[in-house]
Amino acid sequence: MKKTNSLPIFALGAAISGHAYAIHVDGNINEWLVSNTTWAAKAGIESTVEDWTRTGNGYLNPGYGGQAYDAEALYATIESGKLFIALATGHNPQTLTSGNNYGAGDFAIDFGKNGSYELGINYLNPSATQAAAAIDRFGVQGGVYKNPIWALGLWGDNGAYKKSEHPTSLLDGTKIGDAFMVVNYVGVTGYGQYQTDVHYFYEMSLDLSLLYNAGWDGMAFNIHWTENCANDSILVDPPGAVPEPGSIALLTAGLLGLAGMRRRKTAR
Ligand SMILES: [Ca+2]
Ligand SMILES: [Ca+2]
Ligand SMILES: [Ca+2]
Ligand SMILES: [Ca+2]
Repeated sequence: MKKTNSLPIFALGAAISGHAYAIHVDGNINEWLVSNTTWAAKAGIESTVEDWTRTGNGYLNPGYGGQAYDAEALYATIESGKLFIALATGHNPQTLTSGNNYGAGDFAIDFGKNGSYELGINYLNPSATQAAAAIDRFGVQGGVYKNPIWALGLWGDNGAYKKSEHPTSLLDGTKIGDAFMVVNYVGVTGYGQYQTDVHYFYEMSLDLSLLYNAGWDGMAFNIHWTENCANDSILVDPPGAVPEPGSIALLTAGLLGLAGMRRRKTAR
């Protein structure tokens, strides 16, 4: 893992926030992973783990590809007004969409968990120059988009070819802000059920205000990730998707304070 790169980023994040979050967005998952064999996370971090068991002919559900396309574990937590997301995958983030290769998709959020994805967090492949497929070139790294237009993968939930039920990459949308995203581009071993397999990590955080901007009202939501083929997709449902009582109390106190000032002004 690129420890030399991650340390200054963490130091900067700590200096800005002055708050030690459970997930440090630094491309290193060791601070919050409880077991690097089962992918279990610390309490309060919701997880979905789908480590490919190496059985069958590389079948991942709904498509194929084995470890190179394994969407293994997706994590989410909400803390101090921010949504944190982390992904562990066998898919190399610098893969470009070409021929039988498919690049990494973006992170899609479905408010209400009803199959419509209202918010996208963009991953931009650093290898995607003008010559790359347009699907790998959209937007900026970590850009947060509402009104998203999604490219759809090759597979549906029932395994039918070209059923296109999975949002893969953003093709268009209205940019409303930025997530802080760090990707570990150097594959590492020593994780998962098969410790010699290579894994890559994505970590990010974004303000909940961006979710509200895109139409969220505190309802439950899913986070989805897959490759541009949608050979393996993964969903996680974050815990505590409601504003924290502390922040509501502060907001209420602030509003009451304003109302009080206004009354005094009127009385004068
Ligand atoms: Ca981390
Ligand atoms: Ca795996
Ligand atoms: Ca929805
Ligand atoms: Ca993208």
